[in-house]
Amino acid sequence: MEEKIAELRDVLKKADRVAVMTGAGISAESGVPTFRGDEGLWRNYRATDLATPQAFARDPELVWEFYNWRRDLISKVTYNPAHRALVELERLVPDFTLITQNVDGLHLLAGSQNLLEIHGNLWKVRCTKCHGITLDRSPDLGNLPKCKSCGGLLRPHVVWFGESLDPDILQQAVDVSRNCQVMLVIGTSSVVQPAASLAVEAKSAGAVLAEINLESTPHSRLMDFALHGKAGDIVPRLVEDWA
Ligand code: BV8
Ligand code: ZN
Repeated sequence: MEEKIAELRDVLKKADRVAVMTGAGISAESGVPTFRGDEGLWRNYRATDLATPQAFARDPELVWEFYNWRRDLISKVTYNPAHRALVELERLVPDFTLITQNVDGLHLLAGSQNLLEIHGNLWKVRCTKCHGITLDRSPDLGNLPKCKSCGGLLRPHVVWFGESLDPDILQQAVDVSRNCQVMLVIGTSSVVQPAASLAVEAKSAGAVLAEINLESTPHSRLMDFALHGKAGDIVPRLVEDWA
């Protein structure tokens, strides 16, 4: 593994344009439950059952209980060495973009600047009536929170299953994936679309691909580097002694 990490570090040092795609696995060591695995459960519900417009229409209180539970949990954790290492990598690489599927806001907290939150952000709420978006870091927004300006029901400003991603943000992510020379794919099961297809875009544009993940994924075969282990162990070693 060590020589693979050194080899990938050298590739990164030579690159001008680097893209990174992260998923729930990069926040796992911060204590944020991932989606697969049995920690992805809440009261025996799967996130995929609750993170949908249908679930919100059917039982908005239950969905808000789920999101308040996540807000409360994530308000108690912080970024980990893998998040910090990506902030360092952003400083070291001329043209760096971080694309994240995570809605936990930990990349922002860690200091990442050029960040595309393609599935939204748990700390933002959107009014279902006037569509106003506000950032609100209070852990628990209470039952059926209402918009301060129009009284409409608020929802989490995240992309639910069955909802389209913001077209502008997605286009930016596609452009970055097509232009990068290296893409790191960190802590994602590479199952959710269209996020997972960004690595394919990068590959077909000739980028070097590296997967950093606990286990292999459907995209492992695409990878030039498949580094299996904890993000908190591997990612910091990629930015060590660049001098
Ligand atoms: C859309 C915000 C339609 C919400 C999220 C059948 C086939 C293909 C696609 C579909 C299908 N049926 C439905 C679809 C479409 C669907 C989809 O992809 N479903 C999946 C389940 C098959 N996609 C959508 O619905 C998307 N929208 O397609 O719109 C459309 C199209 C046109 C026009 C109109 C409409 C919207 C998808 C976005 C959903 N929102 N999040 C919220 O979070 O509350 S997705 C959510 O789950 C996350 O954001 C993330 O993207 C995803 C979880 O994936 P991961 O991040 O990869 O996490 P996971 O737990 O799976 O994996 C963690 C990995 O880390 C593991 O591999 C593990 O080994 C590793 N790991 C763990 N610990 C560590 C580690 N690695 C390193 N270190 C560690 N310490
Ligand atoms: Zn409103």
